[in-house]
Amino acid sequence: MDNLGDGINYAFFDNHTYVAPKVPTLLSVLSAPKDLVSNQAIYGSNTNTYVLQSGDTIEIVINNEDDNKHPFHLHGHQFQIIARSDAYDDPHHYNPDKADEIPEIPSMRDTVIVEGNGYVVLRFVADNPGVWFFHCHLDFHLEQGLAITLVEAPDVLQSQLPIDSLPADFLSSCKGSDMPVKGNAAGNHHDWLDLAGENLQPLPLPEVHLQLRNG
Ligand SMILES: [Cu+2]
Repeated sequence: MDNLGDGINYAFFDNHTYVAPKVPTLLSVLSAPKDLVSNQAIYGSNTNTYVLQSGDTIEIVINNEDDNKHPFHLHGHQFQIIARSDAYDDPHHYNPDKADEIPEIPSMRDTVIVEGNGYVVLRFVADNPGVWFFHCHLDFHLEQGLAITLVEAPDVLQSQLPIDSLPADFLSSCKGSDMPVKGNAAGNHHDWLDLAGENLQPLPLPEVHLQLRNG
């Protein structure tokens, strides 16, 4: 959590706070050219998107560098809880070499609390094509950008759900709210790798340098 200078506290995954794209990510998947649909870049630089390939085993490690605890919720899957720490005063990062922490029969959940300054490690198999949000379930933390997007098996999704098969009222509800229904995260469908104009987080204020002079 950090204040980027505009009075709002932002939350981050790997220094990126989630900012919604101009085109809903599902519609970017469905409208993308086949050779670019698995290219993470088209989904934008502030959507925290990870492209997962069908059948892969996915491990998510969250090291919480915040005093708050967060209930993380994943759409589209029930995950295994591989490791989960206590709360600490100082950040404790997960150590993957401590294999003895892995339970023989892990708990299955779709929500898990990561303790303040602690960690959780989750695993699931990418066997459910879709666009799935993974986010803190406290609404005000979600609002602050504590979310990532998992684009799972986008090639399979494209063939299972052709864009022409979407109901007309689905697309018209986007158009009714001035939301483009095709293109990359910036709404560009001519050059899919051109993200100019995409929605971005506010930049941190530049460092202040004080010059002190004598005399
Ligand atoms: Cu939270």
